[in-house]
Amino acid sequence: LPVQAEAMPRTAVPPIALSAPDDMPPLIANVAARQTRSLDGTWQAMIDAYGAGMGDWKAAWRDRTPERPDEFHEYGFDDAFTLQVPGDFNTQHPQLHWLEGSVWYRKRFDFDAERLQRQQRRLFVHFGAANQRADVFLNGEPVGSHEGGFTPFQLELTGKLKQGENRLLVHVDNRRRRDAVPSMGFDWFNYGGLTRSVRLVELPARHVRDYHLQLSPDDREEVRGWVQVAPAQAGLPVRVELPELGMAVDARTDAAGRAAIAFRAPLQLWSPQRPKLYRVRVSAAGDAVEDEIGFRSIAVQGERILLNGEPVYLRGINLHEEIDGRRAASDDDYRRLLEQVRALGADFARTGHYPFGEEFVRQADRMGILLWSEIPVYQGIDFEDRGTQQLMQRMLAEMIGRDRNRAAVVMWGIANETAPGRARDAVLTALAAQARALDPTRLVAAAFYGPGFHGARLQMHDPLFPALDVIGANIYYGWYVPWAVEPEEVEWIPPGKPLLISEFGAEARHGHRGAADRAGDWNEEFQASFYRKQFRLIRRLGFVQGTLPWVLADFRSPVRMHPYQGGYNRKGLLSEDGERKLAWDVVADFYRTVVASPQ
Ligand code: GCB
Repeated sequence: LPVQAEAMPRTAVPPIALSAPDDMPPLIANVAARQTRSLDGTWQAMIDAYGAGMGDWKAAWRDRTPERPDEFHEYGFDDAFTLQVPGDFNTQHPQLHWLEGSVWYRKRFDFDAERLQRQQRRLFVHFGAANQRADVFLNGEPVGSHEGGFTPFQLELTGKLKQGENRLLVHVDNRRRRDAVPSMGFDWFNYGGLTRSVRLVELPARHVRDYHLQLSPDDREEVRGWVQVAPAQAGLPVRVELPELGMAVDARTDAAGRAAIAFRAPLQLWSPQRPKLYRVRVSAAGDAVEDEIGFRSIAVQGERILLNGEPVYLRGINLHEEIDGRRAASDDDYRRLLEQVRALGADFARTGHYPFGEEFVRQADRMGILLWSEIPVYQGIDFEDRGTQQLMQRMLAEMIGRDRNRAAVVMWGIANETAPGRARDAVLTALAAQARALDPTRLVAAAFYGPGFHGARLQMHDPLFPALDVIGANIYYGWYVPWAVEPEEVEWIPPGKPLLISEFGAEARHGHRGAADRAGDWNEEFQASFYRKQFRLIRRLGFVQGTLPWVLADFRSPVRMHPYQGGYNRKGLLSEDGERKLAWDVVADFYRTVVASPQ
């Protein structure tokens, strides 16, 4: 079997038609369960604030060592300056704190390239995420590039490895750009670097690349999906097993290397109360991979959201992937964040405003916490730019590709607070269609600026609504926007689809106490009374299917410059150190008392 290395297309060129997002090699599903070698730990590093190492002038990517006495290169690595992977670079060295620029990472590893070739196996380097752009080089040769700071990517190293020592070099650039996603302005810290795990993944020449196995949306006793074998070949036998149920299902690939799977099984459905996961084994072409998959259905009916056929009220919370003043990265970081979600009495979380690490989602699967996972299509995106459009499509495909077997994820978010317009409407409508095509088993959502008051009336309109299953309203009445009337007098016209209050919050500095009617005092009493007033409104709105306070914990944001903020968005129910503010109990009480639906 000829082993052909896959090239990862660069994102900036050339523009593609909006309807053809999948010209890239599909992600290797469930990498952690594969034969891997972790490259996490200490990497040599080099700061390149002007990004000079990328071109031919300084050419740091060549990673050369002088060979003659008169030769020198204006770059180099040693063990004195290093970075830990996974982790953001900004918080690892004081001189990197405010860097929005380039950092080079280097890792040397030994590899038996002859064995790989002899056994006709393939090697990939897989990055959990690199913010924002990454250029990867092996032994001084370019391997590929990737853009987008929160989704995984892999590059094939087969045929490029040396026997013995290999040097992997990664240029990571976190400069904000107008045509990037997110764009120039966003309300969180722009943590750069190799923020998630890096692994070498070894696979047989032909292998199970990906699979999608979920409960059928129309039949709660049927599992549907597919298994993708790469490289594609027709007629290959594929098997899916659920040992606990004594089940084994056989199928064959089509010309695209894909085998359709459908079988009936007496499944115990996954739910927050009982997050049942089944061990699933997928095998084909002599390759096999094991996963833990939960089966549940999520659907909408009129204004309601149905989980396993039953209406649910989603007790939610927004959170950022941040802990201890840095980008959260470890399994333990994720566990701590999810335990806080649970302590609040929430069973639903929105990973604002980007996909978190895969292990976060897997822990949510095990703990029974529902997730709304979104791509960072945030205020200020350049929807006209073809490269930006392509980037959004790629991110959506990477987010869905990674997590579409996770029962915890119930909705894909395609945007937050984007302003209607011809290009935006067209692009986001196409993204919604793309999300459905990639995963017909989940809901598609977006969060919008909350409606403005017309007297006592609130009504939302957006040309994007027809493309969505769930609408999110970010309301800041009493903070950014004044209340026009008392909550009891508000007349909110239902949008005719499930509505979530996807954000609401106000700022307070933990430990600062004061008068409940003084917003500009940044005190905890004000924040608590803000929430009480929101709940007076929300309890009256029977069509609201769930609430997501903004936000679980104070998080770093350079746009928060007031002395009381000190570089943090202070809308947390917790301080950045995890201390509870008064508002915590107000939300926790609401979640204890709100029954299925507040109607
Ligand atoms: C929003 C944004 C969120 C901000 C929040 C705020 O509407 O979606 O990213 O952090 O408001 O605190 O202003």
